[in-house]
Amino acid sequence: MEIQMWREILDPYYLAVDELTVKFNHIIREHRNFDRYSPIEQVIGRVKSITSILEKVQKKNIAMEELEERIDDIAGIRIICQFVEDIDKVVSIIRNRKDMRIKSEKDYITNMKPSGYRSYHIIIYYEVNTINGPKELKAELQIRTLAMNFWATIEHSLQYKYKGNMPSHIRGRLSNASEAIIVLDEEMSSVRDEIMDAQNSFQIKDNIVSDILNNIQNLYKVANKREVMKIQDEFYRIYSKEDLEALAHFSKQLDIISQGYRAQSMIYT
Ligand code: 0O2
Repeated sequence: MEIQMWREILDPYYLAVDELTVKFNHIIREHRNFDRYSPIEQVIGRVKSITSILEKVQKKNIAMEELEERIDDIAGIRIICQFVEDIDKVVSIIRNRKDMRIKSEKDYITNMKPSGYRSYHIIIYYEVNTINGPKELKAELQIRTLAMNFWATIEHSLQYKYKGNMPSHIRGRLSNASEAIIVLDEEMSSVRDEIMDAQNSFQIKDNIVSDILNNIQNLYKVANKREVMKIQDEFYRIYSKEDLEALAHFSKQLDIISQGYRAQSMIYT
């Protein structure tokens, strides 16, 4: 196939990967902006390389003209979660979306593959708009924990290295590692509430501090410099006490002061 043909085929998939990556990253941002724990930790997108497509075409005896119909993962999005429990949440977020339609689902977490591979797969139909008009294509979403992803990444590299002839002692080691990953995920789930609490308070503190800094920056434009310096010193004093409640209280007071200045400036203009 000519290079230009590949470009025509793959271009819409690049667009889909870009859009989907932005959308899933936005889910993380929305949760964090509202001081809520995000079930998604990280999003990685890729378009399958031409070499991998050709390998699949050969392996599955696919004719070039049925390539898009028979290969579901030309566009792939990996959604990484911290805890196994988060995977169900992500799946239900995807099922409720109006901009993607589910074609099929595979639960390799309940039904682990013989290799030890665990992940939740969803194939979606997704519409992109190109200069030639709208095009509905398929994308594969792989949802898994950080630990599952660690295992799958290592195993994938070894699969590539040994090309289907992995020595049995390495296969055995990977199988042991896969069991260890199950135990690790279970252990992390047992301290999930503790970890979530710690991360939530960090996020809340981060949001409060950024509100305060925004307010102080705006005050520099409208208020007396000495007064703003005093506010700034007070912020440093409260911040160093590591007291979240005091910081939240200070932020509210600063909001009131800022609103006062905004009202004043509206009267004058
Ligand atoms: P790559 O290089 O990651 O793209 P399909 O092969 O997709 O037509 P299948 O086999 O029914 O059909 O799909 P399945 O089992 O859902 O696997 C799709 C993808 O899941 C694979 O894509 C891998 O990315 C991943 N996967 C599945 N099984 C394993 C495994 O045992 N180990 C690892 N590390 N990953 C796995 P590709 O195209 O095979 O590979």
